[in-house]
Amino acid sequence: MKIVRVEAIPFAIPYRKPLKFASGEVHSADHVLVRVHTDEGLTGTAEAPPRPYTYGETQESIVAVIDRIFAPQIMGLTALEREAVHEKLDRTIGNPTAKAAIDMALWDILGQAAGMPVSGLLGGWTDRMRVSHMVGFAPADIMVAEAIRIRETYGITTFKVKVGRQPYTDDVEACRALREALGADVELYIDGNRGWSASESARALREMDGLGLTFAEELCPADDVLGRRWLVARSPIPFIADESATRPAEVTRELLGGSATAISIKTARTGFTASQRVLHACEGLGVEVVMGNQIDGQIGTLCTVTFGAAHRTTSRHAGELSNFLDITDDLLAEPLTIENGTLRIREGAGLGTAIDPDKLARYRQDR
Ligand code: MUC
Ligand code: MG
Repeated sequence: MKIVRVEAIPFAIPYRKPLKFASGEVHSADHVLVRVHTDEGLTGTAEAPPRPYTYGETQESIVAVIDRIFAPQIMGLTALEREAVHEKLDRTIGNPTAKAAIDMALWDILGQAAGMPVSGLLGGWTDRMRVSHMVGFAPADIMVAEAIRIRETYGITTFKVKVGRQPYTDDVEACRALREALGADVELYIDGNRGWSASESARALREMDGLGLTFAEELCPADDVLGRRWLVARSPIPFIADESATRPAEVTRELLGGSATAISIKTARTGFTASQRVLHACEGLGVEVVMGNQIDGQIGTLCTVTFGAAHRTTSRHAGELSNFLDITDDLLAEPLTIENGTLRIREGAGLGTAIDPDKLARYRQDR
C-alpha cells in the first residue's frame, strides 16, 4: 500500500446559479481532484475546494502545494501510516483543503484494501443523513421560492439561511418570510459569515426572536474578540463557529474562550482524521456539532455524509449536503441523489468516489 503517485487535477464546472453569502460568492466549481495511487494499484479519490475568502487557498495554490511539497514528502509512506503522513503535511502551515483531500483519499485506500466502506471504518452509526439546504442571498421572495422548490423536489425540511447583509433588517425580513411561508415544521438556522458587528448581530437576534431558529453561525468575526464573547454570552441559541474554528486547536480556543457554543465540522478542511479529533473534543466538552458544507461538489458531499452518518453525534442534526444541486454537472460515475430529504452513504468498499473518465476529460483544466 505504498504511495507511489499523487495527482492534483484542477477542474471547473459551472453553476446553474451563483451562491452568494456575506464573505463571497461562487459561480463555478473550480475544484481540485486529488488522487493518491499505491504500488498495489489502488487509487484513493477526494476533492479540494479552494475558498480564498475562508482559507486563502486558490485552485493554483492547491495544485502547487500538492505537486511541489506534499506529494514528494509522503511518497513511500502507506495508508496505514496516517500519523506519519500528517506529521509531514503539518510541516506546512495552512492549506487545509489540500491536506484534507489527501487524508480522505488515504481513508478511501484503506477501505478498498480492507474491502469495507469507510463509513463503517469510521464508526458505522447509520447509512444516511437528513439534508440541510443552504439558501443564499436574494430578495426575500426569491429565497422563499427556492426553499419551497427544494422542499417539494427533494423533501428537505431543514434550511440554513445566509445572513450578514447590510442593513441587517433585510435578513430579518427574509427569515420572517421563510418562517411564514414554510410553517412551523421546518428547521431554520442562520449563518452570517462574519458580516455583522456584535451589536448588529444582537439586534438581529432580538428581532428574530420568535422565529424558532435553532442555531446562529459566525454572525460577527471571532477576531472581534470581546465583542464576539459578549454576543455569544447573550445568544438565546447555540452559536456555531465555522471559519473561526478550522483546526482542532482553534476549536478548543474558540470554545474555551467563550466565542462559540457549537461547532461546524467540515471534512473539506479537516478530512476524516482531524474531523474525528474535532468531534471527540466537542463530545468531551458537551457542545453540539453540525456537518457543514464547504460548497462541495458531489465528491466532497459524499465525504461529508460518509463522516456524518458514521457518528451518532454528527447524525443528530441535518447535514449540509445539498450545495451540489446548484452545479450543472459533476465527476462522479454514479451521481448522488437526495430522496425524502435524506442522502445515503455508499455501501461498497472505500468511499465510492469512482470518477467518470469522460467527465473528467471534459472538465479538467490542465490539458
Ligand atoms: C458556510 O457554512 O459558511 C461559505 C463560506 C465558507 O467558508 O463555507 C461556505 C458555507
Ligand atoms: Mg458557515
